Amino acid sequence: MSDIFKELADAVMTQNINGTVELTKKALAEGKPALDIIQKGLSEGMKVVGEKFEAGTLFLPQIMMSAKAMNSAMEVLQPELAKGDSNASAGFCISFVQEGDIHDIGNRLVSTMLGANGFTVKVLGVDIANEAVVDEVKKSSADKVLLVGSALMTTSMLGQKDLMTMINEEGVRAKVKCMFGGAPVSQSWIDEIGADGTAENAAMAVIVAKKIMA
Ligand code: HCB
Repeated sequence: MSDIFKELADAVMTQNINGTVELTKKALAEGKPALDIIQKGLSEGMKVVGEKFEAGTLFLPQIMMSAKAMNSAMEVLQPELAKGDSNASAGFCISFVQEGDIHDIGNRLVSTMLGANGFTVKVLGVDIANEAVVDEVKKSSADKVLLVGSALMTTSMLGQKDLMTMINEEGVRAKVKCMFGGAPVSQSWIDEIGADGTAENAAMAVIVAKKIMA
């Protein structure tokens, strides 16, 4: 890993909010692509934070500070990320974090990347009930709607299965494509619930979204 990426990961891990922002600016000034800064730097730090939390060596207040560091860096990166192929019309998406779940860092990143790559994205936010998602689908005049759902907890992930059931019962399955993601979501889960795709990160999410909406 290049030194700047390691420094970025360390800054997130050590909850150094100002340091994370300064290093992000420095990495951009050095010509590092925004996506590399996120995936090779910030997200690597976040991964370790998650592992330490699970191991009981980091606690919630520290995770919150790491999340703040990552979000502050994302604000710096936002204008760069938004410089995509936004003239193309790739389709309409509804983006949301499943009910009971407030983890929004990954969902925001995926939404930004989709927006930068030609999708029109309606962001519903966090802790969104399935009924609200289905209502949005019904309200939309688009022929095809991409659902971009995130769940970071094994508990909230179960809501994705309920959403698939509701979409079928409400008769809107033919109108939607469903791409779900988040740390616990796997391809076998997607197959089990009858969704259309998943992606490990925001860059892959754009590729998968374009493929399933083609
Ligand atoms: Co939180 N938390 N947390 N947390 N948290 C996790 C998710 C655990 C896995 C940590 C652990 O135990 N190892 C765990 C869940 C365990 C489980 O269910 N198996 C957990 C827990 C338990 C909790 C609380 C319950 C803790 C408590 O209160 N006791 C609580 C839950 C609150 C709630 O939601 N009701 C909680 C709170 C928090 C915060 C608030 C401190 C903070 C969130 C801040 C925020 O998001 N605004 C937080 C964080 C930061 C984490 C970890 C450390 C990092 C998550 C993150 O932002 N990753 C996480 C550990 C982990 O995930 N391993 C931990 C970085 C982003 C960039 O990755 O995976 O979200 P991502 O997104 C990727 C990828 O998945 C994909 O692309 C994204 C970009 O590359 N993707 C999609 C995402 N969505 C997609 C949708 C698509 O369609 C396609 C691709």
